[in-house]
Order: sequence, then structure tokens, then C-alpha cells
Amino acid sequence: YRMDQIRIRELQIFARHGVHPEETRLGQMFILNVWMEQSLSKAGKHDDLDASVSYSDAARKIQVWVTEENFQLIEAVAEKVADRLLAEWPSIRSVTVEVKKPSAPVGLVVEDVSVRLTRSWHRAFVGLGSNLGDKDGYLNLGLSVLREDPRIRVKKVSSFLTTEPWGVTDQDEFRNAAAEIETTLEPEELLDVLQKAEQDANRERLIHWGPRTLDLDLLFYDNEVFDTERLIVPHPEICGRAFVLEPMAEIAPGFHHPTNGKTMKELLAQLQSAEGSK
Ligand code: A4P
Ligand code: MG
Repeated sequence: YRMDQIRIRELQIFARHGVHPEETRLGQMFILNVWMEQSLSKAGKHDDLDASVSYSDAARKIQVWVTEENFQLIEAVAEKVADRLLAEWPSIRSVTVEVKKPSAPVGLVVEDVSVRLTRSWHRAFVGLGSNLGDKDGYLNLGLSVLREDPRIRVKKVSSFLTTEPWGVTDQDEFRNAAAEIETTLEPEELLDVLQKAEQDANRERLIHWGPRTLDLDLLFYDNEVFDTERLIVPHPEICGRAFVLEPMAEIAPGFHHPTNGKTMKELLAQLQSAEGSK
């Protein structure tokens, strides 16, 4: 379904973005169009500005963001405006930003040149595991990395569960958890954040082999299903792993696995009855 929108049209801002030295020296006019998607139901029905985004506040902030630093590309201008709007107003689910440059030094007659991009909050789930050292400390370290990233909001965290090692069984028991997050990052950018956190955790240890101090897996990203060189989403082993399904069933029992349509609660029950009948 389509969401309600607030739109700021043809906002004119004088700024100094561009690749050519004259562009940064002289400056020129940029024109922005902004579409902010959010539910306006509460604001509309109760005539309540606090439930909406003040377009004058938004326009003023955009003016500051666009002029406080100089970019080479209007792509970068649009990216920054989208990123900041999503961070500034939690009610905004998605923004589209168009940046037009009517006086671009093209050397031909053109009306304007422009870029337009859309950025949104996505719902994702991250699995956390540790079986070495201060396990809870490592899970908390992983969570704090997520919490500190302005492009990530941690919505829900499961309890920390003690689980038997799966796969290679002659190792110490694990502590596992799952977290529901919202993020403006694309899947591969999110993986970068997860892998950086794993590295940070491992760097604190002197042992460079053996069991992992912190394992962060991207379990789900919206309802997307894809398989790239770096990333398989949903994580391929979810349905056979109680240490993933248990914390998932705790925080999102009704969430449907996008490839088989079953909920986390159903998948956990299915796995438990299969294991029980062995
Ligand atoms: N990769 C592909 N898809 C993904 C994804 N959805 N999320 C790639 C994260 N990474 C993904 O991962 C190897 C590569 O997988 C990455 O470079 C990434 O590009 P890794 O974490 O570096 O390697 P790994 O830990 O050896 O593999 P993996 O698959 O994460 O290990 P497992 O299979 O998770 O095994 N038992 C219990 N009870 N609890 C546990 O947490 N964990 C493991 C680790 C074994 N047994 C366990 C537990
Ligand atoms: Mg992993």
C-alpha cells in the first residue's frame, strides 16, 4: 500500500557543490524536491503537529545540511539529505530526494540536470552467538555496536540463551540471542557493520584460532530473498537451528520466513518435534 506523504517542492538553496573550481568559488542555485512518507493519520485526525513533521523545520534543516559542507556530486547532497531526514524524524519511513542543478556547466542548452534517490528504514534480524571468554560481554558488545550506529535502531533483543554446540559438537556451549533492528543500510553495508563488530571482538583476544568470540549473522532483511557472493539472505541454516529459532520465536513469533511462509513459532515447533522423534 502507499503511505501518506509530506512534500516540499522546488526548495531553492544557494550552495557550492560541484567538480569545477568555479562552482565552489562562485556557487549556484540548487533546487530540491523532497517526499517524506509517513502515516499522517494521527496528525490529520487530531490536528496535531507533534504527530507530523513540520515542513518549515524540515526545510530549514535541509538548508543547513546542504550549505554546511561542499560536495562534488549532487548524488552526495541527495544522500545526505535523505540520511539526515530519516535520522531526525523517527516517524518518516521513507524519503525521496531530488536535487536539480539548473545552471550546471554542461556547455549545451539544458533545462536542468538532476538526481533522485529513495532511502527507507528496513526491518532486519541479526543472530548473535559466542562461545569463548566473556560470552555475555561479547553479545553485549555486538549489541552496543548496533546501538551506536546512527543508521541502525535496535527495536527488540531476545534473552541470552545457553545452547549446545551445533555442527562441531566438541566445543564449549554457546550463548545465543537475536535482535530485531531497523536500518537505513543496504544488506551489504549492514554486513560490513556486523563484520567490523566481529573483528573488534576478536581483536580483544590473543587467541587467533579456535572458537569465535562473536558471530553476527544477518538472518532476515525485510522479506528479501537473494544470494550474492558475500551474502545469502535469509541465512541458509535458520530452519535447522534451534539456537536461532528460539530467540526469533521469542521476539518475532509471527514473522514469516520469506521462502517457506512458516512463522518462527511454527518453524521452532517443527524442529523440536523432528528432534524429539529422533
Ligand atoms: N555470509 C553469507 N550469508 C551471510 C549472512 N546471512 N550473514 C558469508 C552473515 N554472513 C553471511 O561467515 C562466513 C561468510 O559467510 C562471511 O564472510 C559472509 O560473507 P563467518 O561468520 O565468517 O564464518 P563462520 O562463522 O565460520 O560461518 P557461519 O556460517 O557464520 O558459522 P555458523 O554456521 O554460524 O557456525 N552452535 C550453537 N549452539 N550456537 C551457535 O551460535 N554457531 C556456529 C557457527 C556453530 N555452532 C553453533 C553456533
Ligand atoms: Mg557468521
